[in-house]
Order: sequence, then structure tokens, then C-alpha cells
Amino acid sequence: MMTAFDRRTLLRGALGLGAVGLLPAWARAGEVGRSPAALSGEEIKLTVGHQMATIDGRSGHAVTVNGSLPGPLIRLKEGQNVRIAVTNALADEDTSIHWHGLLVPFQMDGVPGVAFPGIKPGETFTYDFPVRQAGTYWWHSHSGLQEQVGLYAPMIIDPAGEDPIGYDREHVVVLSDWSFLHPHALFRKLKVNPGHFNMQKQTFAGLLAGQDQSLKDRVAWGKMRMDPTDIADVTGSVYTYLVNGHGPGDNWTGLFASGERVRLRFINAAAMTIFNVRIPGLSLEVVAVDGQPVSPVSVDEFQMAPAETFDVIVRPTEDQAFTLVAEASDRSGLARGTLAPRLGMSAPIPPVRKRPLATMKDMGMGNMHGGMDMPGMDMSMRSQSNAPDVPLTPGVQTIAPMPMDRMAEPPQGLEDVGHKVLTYAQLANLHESTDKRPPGRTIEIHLTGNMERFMWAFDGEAFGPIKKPIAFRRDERVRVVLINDTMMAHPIHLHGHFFELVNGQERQPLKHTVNVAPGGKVAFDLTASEPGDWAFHCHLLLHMHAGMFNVVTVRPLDGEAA
Ligand SMILES: [Cu+2]
Repeated sequence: MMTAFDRRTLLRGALGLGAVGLLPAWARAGEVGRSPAALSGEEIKLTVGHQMATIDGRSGHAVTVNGSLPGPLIRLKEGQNVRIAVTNALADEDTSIHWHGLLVPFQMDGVPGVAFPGIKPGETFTYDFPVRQAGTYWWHSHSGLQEQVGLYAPMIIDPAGEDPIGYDREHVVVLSDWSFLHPHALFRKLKVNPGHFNMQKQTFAGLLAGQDQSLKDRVAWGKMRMDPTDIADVTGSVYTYLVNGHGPGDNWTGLFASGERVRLRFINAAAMTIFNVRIPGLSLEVVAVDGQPVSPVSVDEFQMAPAETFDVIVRPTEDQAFTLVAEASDRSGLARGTLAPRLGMSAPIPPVRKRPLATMKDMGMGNMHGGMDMPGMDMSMRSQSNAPDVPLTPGVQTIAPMPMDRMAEPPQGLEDVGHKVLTYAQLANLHESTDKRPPGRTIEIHLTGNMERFMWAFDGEAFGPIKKPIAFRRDERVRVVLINDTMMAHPIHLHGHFFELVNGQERQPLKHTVNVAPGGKVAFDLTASEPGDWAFHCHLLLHMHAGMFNVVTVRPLDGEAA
């Protein structure tokens, strides 16, 4: 006969199993100690395999590493060497791991077809590199669409000397988007109908009720065959948004003791989702972006695109729970976790806010209203005179007539939320720049798309065998200007380097990924110090898959004549 005690133990065991699922130790709720458990040392072994994952009580197919989703946390120390042996235990597909944000020899960068051939089923590839930096990074598959089904995980590198960021406790917070639909099915649906997942379109009833756009604006947008509710391609209609692999119902919880400085290492490992992050009741002190320390900025909310990382200090002093909210930028759903002094506590979850509508500015029309004339400028939406070097292929639906630097503006949808929102212009490097040369030349790259056909590219041509790489001379200082000719934001990521965002600060912040606002323009200064071939792409997985990808070459290689 079962005693009450046995039953309690059994119940607790069963519940624990349900909540833990495939989660590695670092991602479990209520992890105690200053830092979460991790793989570390000079020899690390990873195995990529298939597994069923349970998200908010429902089961789906996942690609996992060492049997977990997200994968194990890897924690290294600046100055050490590491050998990471990755075995592909998938039955019938290649795999790869890219160390996102890490300065590695290009052969160790993990991009199939660029850095190495990829890892065949049954094979092991050993990555071997010195660790030259510190901070919050992550790693993910660069093969097929494996990143969408679970192959991503955090990587933390502790500084060789003292950490410039003081803290008593830390939590790694990996945000992601999970779908029970296969990612190739997501892609096919978008190809057939790019608005497939948009359940927030304007309605005729809404128009009559005077909601959303005016009739005049709506007619103008209709003529362009565009929809201002098109903020995200894949939405909460098929995504569950995760915190450390936990659905909102699972409620991942991070513990704190009152008065501690808690470092939250936010990583956006989502395939397609830009998140707006806030913790109602707590001020967020942003202390590092993309692994690199910045002068602290206190805000109430920040937006983070896929591939970006933000380190934030919070200092809860009350004996209460706080809800960690990461709202999808189109407001179709949210990821939710809790910070609390004890397990089992929770705080109210704020409802998702009103969905944003894209504006004429997001169309690259500057501050003008549709149809207004600007002397000497062609305000039509697809005029070659505004981008003479971009061929008007079917993949180019629009060319922004008046793209603007929008880095001092709150990101899309956060213009009037009534509290402090981080802008890129507020970020300043904590340290002096190591290269003070002015750029020797400037190149322009257009981010182009055709929203009607889900086509995405750089400069009008999708990545393919005949696409010319972007060539830099080794150690040259170059300014790169990204012009977003589309009405969607694109987080553009360069492998193997940090660049300095030209954001008006004297100490330009270092980043590896920059989210270029719709109709926006962003400049960065780059010292092409890392020889080799490097991927350069939009980090929205399905945009990259559709062709918004290119290779950056930095020459000469070591030992090669200049
Ligand atoms: Cu994109």
C-alpha cells in the first residue's frame, strides 16, 4: 500500500519530469549558486541527435545536443584553448555548429560551404581554437533549418582578469521560438502566401470603426500591395515563445536574494522573432551588448533581434516575484519567466499590447507622407535613380527613396509605450577603440525583398554560385552602410569580427549583429582584421534561407602574398 509520503514523492517526481523534460541543468528553474552548471575545460564533447521535446505539455520533434533543448551551456575562460568534438548522430542530415560572436580561425567558424564541408551523419568534427575574448555568446547550427528545431545554446566566457561588470548572481536567459510545424513547412507556407501567419490584418469592420489606418493610407498601401500589419513573418499563431526552453505555462523561474545585483545574460536564439523585453517593477541596467561591455544605460525595456545578446543588471529589493516578459514584436504572443526569491512564486503577466502598424517612414519615405513631392528626388517606391547599383530584379519590390538613420529612435512598436526604451544611439563602448583610423572607403549594401513572394536578398540578388563575395583587404578600415529597402527589420550578422556602430557616440559600441530598422539606414566601421571567408547574413533564419546571405572575404590569408 502506498503511504501519503510515497505518493507525494511520486507526484513530485512525475511533475519534476514533466517540467524538466530535455532541459540541461543551466536552463532549469530555481538553479542555485552564483552561476549555472556548464560544460567547461579544454576538451568538450557534443553529440547532435533527434529527440521528442515537450513544450507546455505538448510533444514535438527536436534536434538536440547531448540530449537537451536548448543545448548545454559552454563556459570557457579568456586565454584558454578549447577542443570541441561534435558528433553527428542524426540519421540522414548533415550538421554543423557555429560559435556565434567568437573570434576564431575561419576554418573553425562552422558554416558549411564557407568555412568547412559540414559534418556528415556518423562523423565527428573537432573544433580547435584559442579563446580570445570574454562575454555572453551562443552557438547554433548553420545547417538547413536545424536552429528552428532546437540546435542552439549559450556560451559564456569569463574574462582573464577582473570582470568589468560586478554582480552577485547571474542567470542565462535564452529566448527562442518553437513551432510544432516543421520549419520547411513554415517556409513553404510563406512562399505560397507571405501573409499566411499574420492573423492581425486590418479588417473592413475596423476601418468603419475608425480603427487602424485611415482609408487614404489604406488605399496607398493597397496600391503598393503591402500590409502595414506585416511586422513578423511567422507569428504567435504557430509559435510558442520560450525562456530557456520553457513555454509560458512552464514558467521558468530564476532565484534572487533581496538586494543582490543579478546579471541577466539575455540571448535571442529565436529563428524569426524580435522580442521586446521588460520586467515590470524593475529597472534594467544594460551593461553589455553582443558580449562587449558598454557604459551602463538604465531603461525599462529594450528590443532584441535574433542573434543579439544583452547583459542586464537588475537589483530587486522586495520579497516578491517579478515577471520577465519577452513580447514578440508583432504582439502575437510572449515568452514569460519569473524572477523570485523562492520557487513557486509568480507575478501578474501583463496582457500583450496593441499591435504596431508600419508607417510611411518604415517604407523608407523619411518623414514625408505618401505622395508628397520632394524637389530633385524620385519618391516613387521603385526608382533605380535611388539605388543605381541595385538591379531591379523581381526580388526588389521597393527601393527606399529616403532611408533614414533611425538609431536614435525607439525600435518599431516601442515609440509610445510610456517608459524608457533603449535605442542603439545610447550605446557607448566601455573601452577606447583599438583602431582610431578613419575609414579609408565606404561601401553600400542594400537589404532588398519582395514581400509578395517571400524573396530576400542583398542588392537584389539572392545568394548563389555566381554571386560575387564582398571583398575586404586585410586590416583595412572600411565603413559599411546598410540600407533597408524593405518594410521589415533585418538583423544583419557578420561572422568572425566585431564592427563599430556609427551611432553618434565618441566610443562607438562593438557589435556582431545590427538590426536595421524598416526603411532605415545603419553605418558601421570595420577593421577587417580576420583573414578568411566569413558568412554575412540576415539572422532571420527564413530570410537567410531565402537568400539574404553573402560571403565576406578578407585577404591575404596568413602566409599568402599581399
Ligand atoms: Cu531579414
